[in-house]
Amino acid sequence: MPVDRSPHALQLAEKIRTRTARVSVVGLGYVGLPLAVEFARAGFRVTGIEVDAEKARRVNAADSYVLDVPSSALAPLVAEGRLSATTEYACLAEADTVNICVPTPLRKTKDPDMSYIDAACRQIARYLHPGMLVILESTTYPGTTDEFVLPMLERDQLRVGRDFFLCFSPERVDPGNRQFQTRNIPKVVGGITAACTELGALFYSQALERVVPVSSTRVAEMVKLLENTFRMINIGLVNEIALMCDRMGIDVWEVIDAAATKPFGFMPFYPGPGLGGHCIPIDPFYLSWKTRQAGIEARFIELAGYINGQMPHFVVDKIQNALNDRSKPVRGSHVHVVGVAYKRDIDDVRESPALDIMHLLKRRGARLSYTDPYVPRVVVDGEEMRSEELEPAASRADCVVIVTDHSAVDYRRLVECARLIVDTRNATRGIVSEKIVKL
Ligand code: SAJ
Repeated sequence: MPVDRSPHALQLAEKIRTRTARVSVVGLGYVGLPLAVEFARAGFRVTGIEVDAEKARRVNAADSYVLDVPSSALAPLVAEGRLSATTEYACLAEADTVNICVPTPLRKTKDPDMSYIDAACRQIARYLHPGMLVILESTTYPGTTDEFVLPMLERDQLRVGRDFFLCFSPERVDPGNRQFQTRNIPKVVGGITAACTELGALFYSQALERVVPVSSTRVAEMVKLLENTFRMINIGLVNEIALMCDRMGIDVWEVIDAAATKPFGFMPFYPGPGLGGHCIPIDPFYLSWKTRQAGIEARFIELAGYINGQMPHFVVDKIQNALNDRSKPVRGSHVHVVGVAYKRDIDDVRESPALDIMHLLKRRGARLSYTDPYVPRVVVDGEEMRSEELEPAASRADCVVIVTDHSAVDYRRLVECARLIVDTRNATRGIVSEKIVKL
């Protein structure tokens, strides 16, 4: 079907093609900053809008705080004036495009917290002018863009698809992934109208290797939720398989490695101490919240959420039983935790199961210490703890528990130093020792 292109659409398309469009990105975190860098590298002038003045200052000083963006990548862009940051939204008055890359956490009630998107859209609405392209990237429930964002923007004489353009494009950043980064991760984008989709796809194709246009914002919103719900449920499944194998005395790690030899129809997931991060434990509940409104119970999500949530308790019971087998109560025992980030080789502790495990151990009276080369300090139950040197601490501990299997740790040395090791990640694979108790 031919796309109805208004004069504003044609003018914006020309600005995008000639890379004279003024690009802005709201939220310079692990999603927004790499995105801003890619568009600046492509030749656009990019202004980041960041509520945290310290982050804005650091961007302007080419001093990166995002793992995947080295300061050396910022320096030339900032020096050439292609990339700058501000805490003020007023720059949107001259912007042609704005990407919204703000957090979408869950409230304690597991309801979506839309406050960050709401705050950003209120500001964008103040400066929205004809010819602007607005793209929401924050992970959210299907219907957010058309039901929540659009009414905030469509006012006065401004009509979507004619005067301004609105899309959803899921962020797919995988922090710490060396192989897939913003530039070479295929970018799905769907618009409120065909003209919106066309402009969104044209925009991303200037800076990213592959763009995947879809027919609507709801399809684009659902794509992301399918991706991460798929992951969360399969992790829940393999955690339940681990609980079964534990009860039946079967090595679940051996089972998975053997199953993974199947060249088709199988994808390995691995049991662990629980589900951390700001995507996988959270995104599926955006979907289940929305489906509940539609009268559909997302039972897989709820069940997987329950199982994943039980894993920290299972790990603490493992530790308790392992100490008990050595006639040591948890109360008063020194437990040293190795790895507190939510997954290997990153510094993020959001929703990390390590924090749950440490909380539970403290409640049972254990004396805690930890080592994490990426996380110098962490707060557990209001108490600040600092990462300690591994070998001395492991040698002193009654039990060492490997919660996150950072590559930098020498697990063979760790086994030599420790009296007892509970390994929740199979980090000691290939090492035979009576000291090791596996998930
Ligand atoms: N986990 C397991 N077993 C597994 C895989 C993960 O217990 O087999 C745990 C991890 O330890 C972690 C949590 O689940 O605590 C989430 O791990 P993750 O590997 O899914 O990492 P995330 O949260 O950084 O997920 C991101 C997501 N990226 C985006 O949403 C853009 C996800 O879609 C990616 O698939 C994932 O990275 C990835 O593949 O690394």
